[in-house]
Amino acid sequence: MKNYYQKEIETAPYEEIVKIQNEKLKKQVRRVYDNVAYYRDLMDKKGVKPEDIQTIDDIKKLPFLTKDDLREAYPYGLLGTDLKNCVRIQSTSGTTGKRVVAFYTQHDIDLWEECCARAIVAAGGTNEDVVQVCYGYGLFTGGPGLNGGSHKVGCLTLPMSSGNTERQIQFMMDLNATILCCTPSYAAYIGESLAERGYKPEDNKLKAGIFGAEPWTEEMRRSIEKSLGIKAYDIYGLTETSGPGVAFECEEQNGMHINEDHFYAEIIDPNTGEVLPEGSRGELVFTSLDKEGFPLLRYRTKDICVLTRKKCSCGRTHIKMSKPMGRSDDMMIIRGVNVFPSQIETVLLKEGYSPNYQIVVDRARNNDTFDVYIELNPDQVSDVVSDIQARERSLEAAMRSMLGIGPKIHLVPPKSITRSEGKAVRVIDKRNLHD
Ligand code: DLL
Repeated sequence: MKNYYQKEIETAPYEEIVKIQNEKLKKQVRRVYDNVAYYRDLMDKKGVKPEDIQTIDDIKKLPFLTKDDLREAYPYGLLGTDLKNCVRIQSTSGTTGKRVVAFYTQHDIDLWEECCARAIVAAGGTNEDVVQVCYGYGLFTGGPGLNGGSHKVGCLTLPMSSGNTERQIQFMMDLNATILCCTPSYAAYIGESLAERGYKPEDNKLKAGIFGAEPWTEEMRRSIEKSLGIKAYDIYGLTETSGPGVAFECEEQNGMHINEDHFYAEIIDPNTGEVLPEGSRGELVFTSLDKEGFPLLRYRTKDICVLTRKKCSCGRTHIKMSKPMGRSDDMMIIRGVNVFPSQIETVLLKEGYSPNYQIVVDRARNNDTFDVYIELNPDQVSDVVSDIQARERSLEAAMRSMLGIGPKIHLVPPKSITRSEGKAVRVIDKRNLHD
């Protein structure tokens, strides 16, 4: 039996979805033009009037918004309704640059929580489940979003927030948590901590995990699934559009369905802004079709991914996005070579190392230095220096073959890299190439 939270819309035929998008977009553009002077100016400059937008295809005529616009309009310049209609703010976790403040009406919160509820049900959640939410609560959207979604499904919700791993484990075991929600790096850490305390994967009652907010690889998924004895589902979102639940994985574990009755997705060439056909790799752009408080049109996420509308065995019809393959702005260029942290992680896991690593990039005498610190697994520790050196050489060769550039590898003792309770700090770039 397949489960959906809102079956009718989640499995609606494509034509039905387009009809909804056409109607919502027309209304939304009118609302934004009338209420948001900042965007009205951008439309006027481009010579576009609300009447020019009749169908979803007309979206191409609208101007883009970027994080720079959000900074410029901070804090109220992109508000889509009277402040008195708003009930909450959330703010970015500061992945890049200055904070962004997003406003929500009660309607916005309801639709956001419904999106998270869809994700929980897609991961097998019902009102019999115990959902342990260890995303951060507060300004970060992870905790509040999944918390609200869990309530909507009727699950018993453990609002743990991040950190205090000892307490996480105690509640998980004593209250029989069945679904874990946190960042993949924290899930890996919890798995590690359980093993250290002598628990086997079958000792916990977890069946699924809903992990997102940072890039993670297939290899990392398998390793988390093994250590916790669960099925691990990806979830995507960003503060600017609401938070987690913009897109979520189903049982196929092969791309995330975008809730496209609320968020219209486009892929563009990040250099030219040209809209690319389905299946192309490019920058993801989102339009909120019915948000009231912070109704962003054509917001450039900087996330690089691919969209596909191939039929999905889960029965959901909404378009799928691939895992973000990096960001058009976090890609490092080291000695002229493009490097994504996820490539390094892929090599580490393939070669049997832990996903606990840190990349340090610096510049000495106009030359980039590129160091990767990697924790040894306990069974890899050795007193024989030449053994460790041989491992470092072999890892360097594997990295060179993946990246086209060889970092200096430093194998460090287990547990020596600071653990994250939220988003892992993977890259320390000391070159100050930006801002
Ligand atoms: O990270 C919202 C979220 C919370 C998503 C909990 C999933 C779970 P921000 O802090 O605004 O919002 O960061 C958004 O994080 O543009 C991506 O670059 C990255 N990101 C989010 N989810 C994923 C994911 C939350 N599943 C930025 N895989 C986005 C890779 C992700 N990157």
